[in-house]
Amino acid sequence: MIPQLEKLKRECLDAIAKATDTEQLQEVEVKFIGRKGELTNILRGVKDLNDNEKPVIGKLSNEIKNELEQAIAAKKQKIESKALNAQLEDPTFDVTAPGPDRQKGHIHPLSQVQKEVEDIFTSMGFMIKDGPEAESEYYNFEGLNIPAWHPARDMQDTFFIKNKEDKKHGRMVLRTHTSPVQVRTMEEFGAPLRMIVPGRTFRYEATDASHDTTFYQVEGLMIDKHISISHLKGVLKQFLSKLFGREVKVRIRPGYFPFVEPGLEVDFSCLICEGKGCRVCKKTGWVEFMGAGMVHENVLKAGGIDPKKWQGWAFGFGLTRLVMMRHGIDDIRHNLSGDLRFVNQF
Ligand code: FA5
Repeated sequence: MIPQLEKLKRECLDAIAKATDTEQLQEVEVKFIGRKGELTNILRGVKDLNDNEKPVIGKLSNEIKNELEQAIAAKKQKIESKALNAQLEDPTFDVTAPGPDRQKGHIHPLSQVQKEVEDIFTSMGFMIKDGPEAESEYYNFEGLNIPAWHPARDMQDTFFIKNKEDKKHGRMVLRTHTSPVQVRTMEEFGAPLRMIVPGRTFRYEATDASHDTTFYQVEGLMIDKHISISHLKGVLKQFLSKLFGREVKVRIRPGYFPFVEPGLEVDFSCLICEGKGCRVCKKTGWVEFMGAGMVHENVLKAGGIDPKKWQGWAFGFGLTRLVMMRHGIDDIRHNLSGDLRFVNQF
């Protein structure tokens, strides 16, 4: 087999030397060392050799393969630089002309709107906080006044993570909302406090046009002295008007969340039909936007804040749904589909 390999090497080096352009060189590569090439065919026979021959032939064939690959790469470079030189010498070739157009990436619509939200809230003195996506049951539920027996746990279908249970913090879950960062931040900074938390949240949902298993929320929290719901309404009106570049009406209804008292649901006037009623606002003229309310005293206590001295409000809205409203996206599942036909529209 050794003479056969040496012959193949000579023939291939000869063909490389004769090749005058990259197409010819590629043909040589395919013929000799390609997947169905001559060298590969010879190598298939190695398994039938006896134990003494196998390592010798195996080593030699690898050496030849490396040598041929290097010779092809060197020739390719030579051909290409020759072509380039010829081009440069051509008097009609314009070296200052722009090169071929490169495809540029861009920021995903969710991240674009998140950045705008962050800018508006920082301009009002809110800090941006982050929290873990794999969260403890304690911060996701108990710290927010939702004990294990509480029926409100059923409101948020949860992905549990298989791990060792911690005595204080319980099992690990994929956070069902951004609210766990409330207690974490109170523990870290105490009062007064103004923060927002944009982040990814997860629910064990049957998906449809407006529900996904992975979506983005923005949490807001303001704790200070003499804080009331009118501050919440003012901050939200300011936020929405800046975001949409026109005045947006806000409507507040009673709602229930164990971590606020009183609890609220906040809607804004539908910007698609200007409040007249359409498919997006389900003919009501209002779009459900967020849960909110005055922070429950048990939550303040869990965060180490004295409810007799401080009050505050909190809200949590769906960033993904806000992006849908902004761009008229009719199915939430497009957002994280990774489909370039979708993202390249923004
Ligand atoms: C909450 O998650 C509360 N943590 C909000 C809150 C914070 C209330 C602070 C009080 C104080 P809710 O489950 O309603 O609430 O979700 C809030 C928003 O997240 C919804 O209005 C909606 O916009 C969005 N959302 C909820 N589930 C989904 C889903 N499966 N897909 C997309 N968006 C969702």
